[in-house]
Amino acid sequence: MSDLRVGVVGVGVMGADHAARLAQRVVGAALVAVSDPDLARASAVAATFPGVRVSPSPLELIADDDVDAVLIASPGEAHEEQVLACLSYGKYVLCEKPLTLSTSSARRLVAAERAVGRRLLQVGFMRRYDPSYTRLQSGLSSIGRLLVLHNVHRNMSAPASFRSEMIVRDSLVHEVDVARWLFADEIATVSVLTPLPSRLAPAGVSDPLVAVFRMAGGGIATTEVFINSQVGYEVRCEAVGETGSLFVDAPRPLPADFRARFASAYDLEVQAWVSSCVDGRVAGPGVWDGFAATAASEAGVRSLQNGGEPVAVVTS
Ligand code: ISE
Repeated sequence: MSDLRVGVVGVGVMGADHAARLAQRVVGAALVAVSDPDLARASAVAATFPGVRVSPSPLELIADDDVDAVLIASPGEAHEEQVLACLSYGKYVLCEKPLTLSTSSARRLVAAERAVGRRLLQVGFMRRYDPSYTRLQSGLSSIGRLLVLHNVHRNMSAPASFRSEMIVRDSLVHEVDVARWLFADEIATVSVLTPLPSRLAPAGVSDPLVAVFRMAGGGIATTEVFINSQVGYEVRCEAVGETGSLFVDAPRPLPADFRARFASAYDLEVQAWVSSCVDGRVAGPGVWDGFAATAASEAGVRSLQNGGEPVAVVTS
């Protein structure tokens, strides 16, 4: 059977990492094309791997008859147009999180995939593939009903362009998905509180943030997100049940960033996606997960703006 021919849209930090994964480690896939608004960056990535073309634009890459499936790693605001193009060509697409930046945009993607009539889209919530998280998830049945999640999400530092709203949409969104996945429940309300800001964070950025998700079934997830922690990449999760608790710890020494911490999660995610495209049965987190996460992020941004009041997540 011939390899799934994959094109990568956006080859910044994450896209370049995925390009290398597809070219070197994923079985059953061939990296055939890349695109990026920064042509020099696209050319540099293409030149690293034999036989990879640079497409002049994302839409030309998506339309290319020699591309079977597309991995989108462009900024969130570009996702809607690019995902819609993939759906219109009937091409499989793995879209990095966040799926989109607004609920209305995510809703259009839900409708577009429904019109296609079969699953083509997977959203890049890679925590669901991380071995320590999957171990915790499969152990949940041993601790009775899940009551509380405590999450910590720290990055060493972020550029000054990474504003408070982005902390919610780009970083906290991972914990939104983790909470929905582990509780197997929807988030009903989101509160985003602003503790004393670090004096090492860029001016005007509320860092750290503390978020509280109340699940529809009554569970609660708390998350501290601190993207200028100065120390390293530190993601932890404790699940508290009626008869015990389970823990995902951060490896020590702390890695510098998410590529090192979640390398195997990304490998497993992209491998599973490629294999499922080859089988014609996409099974990973889908358009509804992306939509629900965007709706929770939207509520989180509103809460951030209104002093931390709980804001209802609107998914209807
Ligand atoms: C980044 O986009 C990620 O997805 C990382 O996992 C997260 O830790 C980081 O804060 C985001 O900017």
